[in-house]
Amino acid sequence: MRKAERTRRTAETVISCSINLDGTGENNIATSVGFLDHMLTLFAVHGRFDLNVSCQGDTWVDDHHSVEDIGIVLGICLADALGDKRGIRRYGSMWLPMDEALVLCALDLSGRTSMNMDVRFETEKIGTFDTQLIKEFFLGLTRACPMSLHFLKMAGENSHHIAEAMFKGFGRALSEAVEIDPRLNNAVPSSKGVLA
Ligand SMILES: [Mn+2]
Repeated sequence: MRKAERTRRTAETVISCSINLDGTGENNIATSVGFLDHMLTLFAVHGRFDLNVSCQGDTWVDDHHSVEDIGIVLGICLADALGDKRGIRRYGSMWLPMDEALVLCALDLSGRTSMNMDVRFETEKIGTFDTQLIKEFFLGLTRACPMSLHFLKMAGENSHHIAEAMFKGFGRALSEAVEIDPRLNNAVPSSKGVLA
């Protein structure tokens, strides 16, 4: 089983996270940011990752520090669980429809950070959640687990649906990328011999 866990404490947040890449989607998420709980649950269920996340953050300021730092700690756990990336497919992508919304998520576990989010939200807020924080979450994650991550919105009006399409699509694309390819025979999937 490819697993990792980490607790990270700063003056702004205390976060514990554990992930099993070879899970079934079991999850226990309590971040104090309700909309992010919903998104992380979708990520775990549709990616078939076992995921536990808890966060005590300075949400009296706003949700920014909590959301960004959860992205960082999840990224740390992903990188740790992946190790030297032997035998994995490396690439993954998903066109994820969610009602009227349609979002492409494509990623390469390249070891180099690149984040391109061509997604426009029609509202600044989803309930009390600031839609700008979705980019902060994925920036934190891709800095901690270096990958090329692209989101492209093809359709969508409802901000809740667009965000769901992103997190479900990320779960599905990542699940594909971390899958073991038996034909690789445990080799690193790079002509350079390393993915770092
Ligand atoms: Mn929903």
